[in-house]
Amino acid sequence: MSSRQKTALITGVTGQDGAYLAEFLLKKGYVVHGLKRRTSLFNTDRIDHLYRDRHEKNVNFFLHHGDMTDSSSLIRIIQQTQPDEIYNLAAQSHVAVSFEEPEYTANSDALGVLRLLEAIRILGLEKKTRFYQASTSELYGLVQETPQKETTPFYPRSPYAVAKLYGYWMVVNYREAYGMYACNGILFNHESPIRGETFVTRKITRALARIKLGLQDCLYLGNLDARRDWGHARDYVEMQWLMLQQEQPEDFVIATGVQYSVRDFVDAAAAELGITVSWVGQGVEERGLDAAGKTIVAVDPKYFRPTEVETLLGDASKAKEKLGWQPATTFAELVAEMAREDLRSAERDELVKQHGYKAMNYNE
Ligand code: NDP
Ligand code: GDR
Repeated sequence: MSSRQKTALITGVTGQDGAYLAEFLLKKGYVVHGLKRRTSLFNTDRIDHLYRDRHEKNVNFFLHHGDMTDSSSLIRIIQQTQPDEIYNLAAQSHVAVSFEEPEYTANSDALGVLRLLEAIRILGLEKKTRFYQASTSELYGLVQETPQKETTPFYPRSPYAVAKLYGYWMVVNYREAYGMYACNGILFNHESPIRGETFVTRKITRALARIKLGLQDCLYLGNLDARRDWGHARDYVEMQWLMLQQEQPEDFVIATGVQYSVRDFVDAAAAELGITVSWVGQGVEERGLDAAGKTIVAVDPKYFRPTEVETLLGDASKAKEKLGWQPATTFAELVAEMAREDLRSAERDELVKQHGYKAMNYNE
């Protein structure tokens, strides 16, 4: 890195990846600006440890109110911060929710990308500001080739994936049309202890930890056969930065190259927590029993998606070769870390309950 202190703007800084990336860039000596939307309660849990009062000395981390659906806020923040790098991580990122809120998902996840790219152009920053777009393995949807790599044709299967496809091509178009340094990271699923509670991995580790302590009876899931290539978010944000440090902007697949089913994830998390799960029945009747024969995992069709992505497996050879990147964390280490952290928070909830208070009980 040059001696001049670099400035980065992260949209989606309050999310899983935003938190890991902000920490990573601050350690690299960046000044980091984060775009945060207004919420009625604080939504900064994941970045509170990074935040310092702006009245202190040498503060390098700043938050700005803005929204991906509001061009004026995006233009204003980019003008004020003049970033060397923009990481566009903000999105309505839940695939199932995108079937319920398709128009909002398109507004934030598709048009939001266009708004940022146009803001860079309007402000004349095409040659200064490098742009990272959080693209996704969901673009492959109904897979046309296994494993999936940069050249695999896309076939999106949800309003989320269709919106992300628009963002993907806008990035390619602005790169070709205006010579902007803009890249797509086509990231396969990546998880962590700070993953949102309604994504399947975190839902599983959180529920099993609570079942172990008697705070919850049963974990209800959808498609147990879905297969994903799961990595650790901490490893994947390093790649987001690496992609913006190359001579030429290019798109990269980021994945582990190993695939497991949702059922495998349940088994691994249960084993980590010392719970035995025996599977009985088939289809919507399938259930997971504990050692005493009690049902602790069941299928609820409510969690089936109108169109499902059954299988994803990535080939990150290009990133390995050109960026020298490979994931540091194995599947077993990822599951263990998530299960351990969720057991700690379940233990806190148990204490709260013992003292007569009602613990949070939202299990979507
Ligand atoms: P999260 O859902 O954890 O975080 C999303 C972030 O976007 C949050 O900060 C959220 O704010 C913010 N956000 C949502 N809508 C808006 C809006 N309209 N305006 C401003 N901010 C908004 O996602 P992840 O960190 O897991 O993912 C980061 C990005 O990477 C997303 O774009 C996602 O689609 C993409 N992606 C993720 C993968 C994964 O496996 N994690 C894989 C491939 C791509 P708030 O905290 O207020 O909700
Ligand atoms: P995904 O992640 O849709 O791949 O998108 P999610 O964890 O939501 O689902 C993975 C698979 O598990 C199946 N599944 C369930 N999913 C949820 N959420 N809840 C359940 O109860 C359940 N039961 C089974 C799903 O059907 C699916 O097949 C994530 C997001 O982070 C996106 O933003 C990102 O682009 C992709 O990963 C790559």
